[in-house]
Amino acid sequence: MNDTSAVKDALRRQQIETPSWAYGNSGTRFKVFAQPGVPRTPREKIDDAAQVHRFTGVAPSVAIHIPWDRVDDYAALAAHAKERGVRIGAVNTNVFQDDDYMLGSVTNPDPAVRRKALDQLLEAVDIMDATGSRDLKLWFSDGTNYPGQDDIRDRQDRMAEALAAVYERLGDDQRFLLEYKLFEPAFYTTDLPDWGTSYAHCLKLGPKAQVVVDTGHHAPGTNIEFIVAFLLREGKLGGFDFNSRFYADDDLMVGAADPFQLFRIMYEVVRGGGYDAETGVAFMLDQCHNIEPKIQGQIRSVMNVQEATAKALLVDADALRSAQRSGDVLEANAVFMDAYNTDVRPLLAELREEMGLHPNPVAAYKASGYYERITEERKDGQAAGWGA
Ligand code: PSV
Ligand code: MN
Ligand code: MN
Repeated sequence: MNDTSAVKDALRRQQIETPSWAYGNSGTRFKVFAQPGVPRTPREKIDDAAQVHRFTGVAPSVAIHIPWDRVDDYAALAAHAKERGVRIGAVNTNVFQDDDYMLGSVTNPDPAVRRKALDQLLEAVDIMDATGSRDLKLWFSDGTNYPGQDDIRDRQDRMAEALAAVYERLGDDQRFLLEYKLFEPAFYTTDLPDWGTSYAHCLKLGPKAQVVVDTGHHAPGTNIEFIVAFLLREGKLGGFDFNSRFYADDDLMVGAADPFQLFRIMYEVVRGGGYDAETGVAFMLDQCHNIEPKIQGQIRSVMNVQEATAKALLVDADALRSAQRSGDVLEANAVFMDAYNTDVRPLLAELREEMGLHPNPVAAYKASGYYERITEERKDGQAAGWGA
């Protein structure tokens, strides 16, 4: 796409979902550095997410994580989001923090523990019914630490059984997004370690089961854009958990470690026809801001996704195709790199002004006084944290 107005139109339509857990305190197993003004309740997390949308204009939904965002009345939580100008997006399940899950959740050797985990997943679908959410995001920490610890094949059977039960429970307009991760917290085997395993389970179940690519969940050097291209081609790419990593599942800000990789991923999304919301490819962030301010970190991350997207949209598809067809390796690469090397910040600033926004969302947020206000208002009470 070379026409700037078409690029701007596409960027105006983009929707990036922020995660409720990014607004709470987080850290490593060594230390959580508490920050002032952090939300104490799911409602306050939504209030903060609404600020990200207010200044970027492209972050209209917030993902929730159960039980971290447990409330009595989910319809009321959805109404609160609506009042703030956002909506509740994906419901994330958490079957990894109970003592019962030490040897796994849905793949645990004990049928009673498996039942408990499945009930939690089914409850998440009840929550989706109340919030009007389309997507259930499933991530399992299940795996083993030692060779011989449990039967790898039996664990696949148990996984398949649980996924089938959840699939059955989904409504017509609902789907689940199945996440995979190479390792952690299990260090020897993980029951869903890679896209191929997730894909195989999803393929068996049907169209309401899709794969979600968390960009931090691969071995170093993995060509993530190839996975994206393949899954899109098969109609199985449900969306992304965006973040960046230098080493493992670092959960740093998307586009911080490797903006070129993010561009290559977004190019495959655009190329594969997965860009528009109707295609069902969800752009979600899954990050933690351990040492940087959280709302600002989310705003910066949304902008990073926008920049990579703008560059991907700027690739001259005709020139690229013709260079590819004629086998002109260097010209094809040059067309690609031209788009990547374009400074899209002026275009995005212009777009924001056209959308009635400040051209610099971070500066506008800082000048708004919101941070000072929440720091004052949220002095008392227990701040929400990763896991609370
Ligand atoms: C697991 O590492 C994961 O990526 C899953 O998406 C969880 O829901 C999320 O992180 C928790 O931060
Ligand atoms: Mn994730
Ligand atoms: Mn992760």
